[in-house]
Amino acid sequence: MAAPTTALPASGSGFSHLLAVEDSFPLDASLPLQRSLDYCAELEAGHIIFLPSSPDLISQEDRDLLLGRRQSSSAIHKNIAYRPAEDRITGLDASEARETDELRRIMRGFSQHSAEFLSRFLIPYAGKWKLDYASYRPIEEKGRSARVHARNDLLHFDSFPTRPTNGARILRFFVNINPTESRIWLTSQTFEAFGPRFALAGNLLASVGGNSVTRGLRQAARTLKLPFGRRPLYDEFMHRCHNAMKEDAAFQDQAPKSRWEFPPNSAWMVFTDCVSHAVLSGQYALEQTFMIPQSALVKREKSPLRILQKIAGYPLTL
Ligand SMILES: O=C(O)CCC(=O)C(=O)O
Ligand SMILES: [Fe+2]
Repeated sequence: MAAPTTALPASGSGFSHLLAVEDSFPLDASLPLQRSLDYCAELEAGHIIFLPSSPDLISQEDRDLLLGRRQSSSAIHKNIAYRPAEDRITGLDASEARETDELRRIMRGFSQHSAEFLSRFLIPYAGKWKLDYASYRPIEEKGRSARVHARNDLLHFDSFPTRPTNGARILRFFVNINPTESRIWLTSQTFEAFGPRFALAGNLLASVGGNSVTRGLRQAARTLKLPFGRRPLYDEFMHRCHNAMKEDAAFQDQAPKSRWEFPPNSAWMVFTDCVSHAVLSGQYALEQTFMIPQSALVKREKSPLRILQKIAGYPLTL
C-alpha cells in the first residue's frame, strides 16, 4: 500500500492526492460506467489512481528478460522508447541491436495490454485517445545526472518539446516491475492551483501570446487552414512553464510536497500535465502514454487548456 508520507505539508484542495483502488482487474472485464466516470473525473482534477496490484500486462518471463538485460555503457543514461504507430524501438545503441526484436515484442505486448486495460478502466477515453510512446525505464533515478530541463527529480508538469498536443491531455500509466524496490515520487500543487498564478505572475501567457497583430495573423491562418509554422500557443506556454519550474531552485525547495511510494508490482495512472511531479528514486518501470483529446474529457473545465484560455481570453490551439 502506498504510504503518503508528507515531506512538507501538502494536503487540502489544490494538491494532488492518491486514490487507491484495491480490486484485482482481469484484462477482459469492464468497470461499471459510473465508477469509470468517477475515476476519469479524479484523474482530470489532478489526482493519482493507484492500483496496489497491477493487472497482468507482462509475463513473468518477459519481466525477467527486462530485468536481466545488461545495458551497454553508452546507452546507460537512456530510457528505451517504443513507438506503437511505427512498431519501433528507440534508445538502444549499435551494440544492443540484436536485442531489438525481443524488446520490440515485449514492449508491443505491454503497450497493447495497457491500452486494452485502460479502455475498460477509463471507458470514456476508449477509442478516442492517440496512443503515444511507451517506455522502459531501467535506470536508477536516484542520483541520475541530466541537464536541468531533462531532470525528472525536479517538480514539473509534463510537456514534450517534440510532440505538441495542441490541447490534448497527457495521461501516463506506470507499472513498477522492480521486484524489491518502490518507486518514489513527490507531488505538489495541481495545475489548476499553480498554473494561473504562474501565468499571471510572470506575464508569461501574454509574452507567449504576442500582441494583437500576431494573434490576428494566427487567427487568419487558422481560418484559412494555413500552417502557421509554430507550435500551438498552448504547447509554447506549457513548455515554458515546465522549464521555468525546473530552473526555479527556491520553488523546488519551498513548495509543499507529498511523497508517494509505489511498491513492486503496483501500477498508477496520472495526468502528468496537471499533476506536478518528480521521481526521487526507483529503477525498472514500464510506462505507456495516451494523448486524450478535449472531446473525450469528462471535466473539460479542469484541463490546462481551458484554464489558460480563460485567463488569456483567446484560443491557444491551432
Ligand atoms: O519515471 C518516472 O517515474 C517519472 C518521470 C517523469 O517525470 C517523466 O518521465 O516525465
Ligand atoms: Fe514528468
